[in-house]
Amino acid sequence: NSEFPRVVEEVASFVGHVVTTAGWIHRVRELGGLTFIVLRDGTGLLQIVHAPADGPIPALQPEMAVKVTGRVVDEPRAPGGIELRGAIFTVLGRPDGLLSLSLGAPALEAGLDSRLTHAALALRHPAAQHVFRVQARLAEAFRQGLSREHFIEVHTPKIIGTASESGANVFHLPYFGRSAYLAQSPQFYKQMMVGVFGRVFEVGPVFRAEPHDTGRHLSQYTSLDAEMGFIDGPEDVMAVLTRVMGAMLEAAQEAAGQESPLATMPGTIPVVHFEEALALLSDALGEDLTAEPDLAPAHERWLGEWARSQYGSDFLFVVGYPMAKRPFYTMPDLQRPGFSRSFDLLFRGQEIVTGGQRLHRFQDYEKAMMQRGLSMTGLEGYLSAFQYGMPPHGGFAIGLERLTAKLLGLANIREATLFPRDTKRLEP
Ligand code: AMO
Repeated sequence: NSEFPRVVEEVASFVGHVVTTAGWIHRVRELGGLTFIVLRDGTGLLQIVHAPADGPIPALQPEMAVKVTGRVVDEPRAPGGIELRGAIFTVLGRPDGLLSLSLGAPALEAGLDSRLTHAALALRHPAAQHVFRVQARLAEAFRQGLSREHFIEVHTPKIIGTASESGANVFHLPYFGRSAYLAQSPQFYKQMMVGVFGRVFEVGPVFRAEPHDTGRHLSQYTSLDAEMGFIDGPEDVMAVLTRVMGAMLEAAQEAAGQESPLATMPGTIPVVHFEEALALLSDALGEDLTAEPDLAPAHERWLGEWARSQYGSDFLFVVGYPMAKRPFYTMPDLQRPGFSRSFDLLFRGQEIVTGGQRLHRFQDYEKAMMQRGLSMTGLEGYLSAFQYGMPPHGGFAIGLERLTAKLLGLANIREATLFPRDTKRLEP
């Protein structure tokens, strides 16, 4: 049979027919004279029952790649309600020796480190696949949601001449006799593209030379960026973010199945100003935090609990972060000196999004950079965008792996990353 195999998920729509499918042997067990084989591919699991009367089958062992042809029958006790009978197997690839991990159990019995080292095998486990299937839907819904709102997808350089966020956590690389950096964000380019398209988004890798070894930092992660022009204030950006995040959660829920509720999006996300957040924290923790320039992870966690008890919300916007802790492109809040028109979105007590309104007048950039002692050299191309009539604009960036981990309750961001890069890992 030379038919090109169907994926496992498609098989269920062929009850009564003979089909060819393919995948990996997930489990094999003998029961009452029958052989029960579970086949796995990127779309799901399929039970195959082999009876002695079906003729001989090759010796099957876990993780063999096989092609199989058989009749699809209804079987309520099997995963997906169907099974394959009278199957003929062709072995296409076999494991060389002992597997370093066993994938047949409902959960992988291996520590994170071992799973990451043996990623090519460990990621085959249905529970691991599940994480990345949900993640794929999050990114897809981000793209669809923003496309619906007339944002254009752009692709901007990841090798750049000047650090885009702060100089501190940037990777340097030699570049034809010059020095270049790996992009910490598409910040400059997405702003420049607002001057062209008005509304843009990008899904791409960004690089941070993060020296800390935490469960929420990677040296490379996927940034879901958006930027839009002609806004009245950061509220317009927050409204777009709220809508697209709602669509992303719906898509993730679909992928996860309705029986395991992930998170619900409140109609409106509660908002607290940074200054009020510090006042609340000072009260609650009994120490004076009112002069803090930023929120520590423990403070974010406390605010997450507070949003849950006060508003029944997993989400909380913290707005108005101090200018001192925001990059030079941030728009100050003239109503509240020292504070900015920027925000973070916390989800279950952790920052998953940063955004805000940006400066849009060239003179304001000159002034901001001078005040911060920053050189305009190397940024001429970016800054020129503000000399041709740039509208008030703003945007945000969602950390895809952080969101995935928080949504699925994974303790470490590395579990939401196929091949994490951190201070120690460069392989696989
Ligand atoms: P920021 O630097 O806050 O903002 O990053 C935005 C979001 O990216 C995620 N994130 C990370 N995820 C994994 N590992 C890391 N090391 C890491 N660092 C950040 C977080 C964070 O909220 N240009 C601005 C965005 C903007 O204003 O549009 C920026 O990059 O989820």
